[in-house]
Amino acid sequence: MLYTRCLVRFTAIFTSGLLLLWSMAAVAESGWLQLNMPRGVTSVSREVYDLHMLILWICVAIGVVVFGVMFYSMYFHRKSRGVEPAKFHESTKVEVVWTLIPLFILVGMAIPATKTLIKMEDIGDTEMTVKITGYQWRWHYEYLGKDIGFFSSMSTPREQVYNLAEKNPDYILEVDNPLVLPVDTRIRLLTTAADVIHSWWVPELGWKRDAIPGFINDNWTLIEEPGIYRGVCAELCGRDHAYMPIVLHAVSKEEFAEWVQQQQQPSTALSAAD
Ligand SMILES: [Cu+2]
Repeated sequence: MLYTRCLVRFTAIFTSGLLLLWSMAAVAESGWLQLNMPRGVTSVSREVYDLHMLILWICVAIGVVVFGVMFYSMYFHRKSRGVEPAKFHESTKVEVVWTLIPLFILVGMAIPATKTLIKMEDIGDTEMTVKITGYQWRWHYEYLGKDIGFFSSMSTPREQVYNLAEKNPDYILEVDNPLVLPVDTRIRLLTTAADVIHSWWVPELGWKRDAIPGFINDNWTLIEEPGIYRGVCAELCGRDHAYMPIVLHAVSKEEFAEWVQQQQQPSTALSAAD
């Protein structure tokens, strides 16, 4: 009888705990409170998100089971109730069980994670390449083979930073020259730096890469939805680290072709003048 009552009480506590977690996740999902990572706009970013959620819920389940057993034992087997502790020493059976269960859980998490990592590292078959160079404190984008290259610096006026003017909606997340990339195109992105270590991070792409002087890191992306995606330098790189945002305009292939033509015009005009 007592056992049934306890079980009912515990089930109620666990269920309400789970419901609370669930509703928090729902609130975060609604965008009202952004706690979670974004789902992103590439297949890789979605896989990363799904992995993150899978592992989060595995951790929640483990937490519920472990803390449930712990609090149950602490409460219902406490000394004041006259419960006698078991006094056994060593139990091969228990040790094998608590080694095998985590092993299966870890392998179960490692298999999908490794699949995604391998996919992320597969740089082959890209249709275009952009070299990204970090500087203190701006980014340089070079479209290899297209004769396009420019600096991208934060465009938020310093008055806003020093609270002397009203802040823009995209305060310190806006630049003079955004990186423009076509959608539905497999793009290779090379990252490096010219002075100290920076890190190029646009959360919607699902990855970030260190930009290290003397090294070139590569990565690829295939953006599926046009839009404006914002990111930041994610490696503390000096005084203005907070003021080197990234703005990525993902546009249709036709718009991109037009943009490339526009960008190439000035240099064509220059070389004609030579
Ligand atoms: Cu930086």
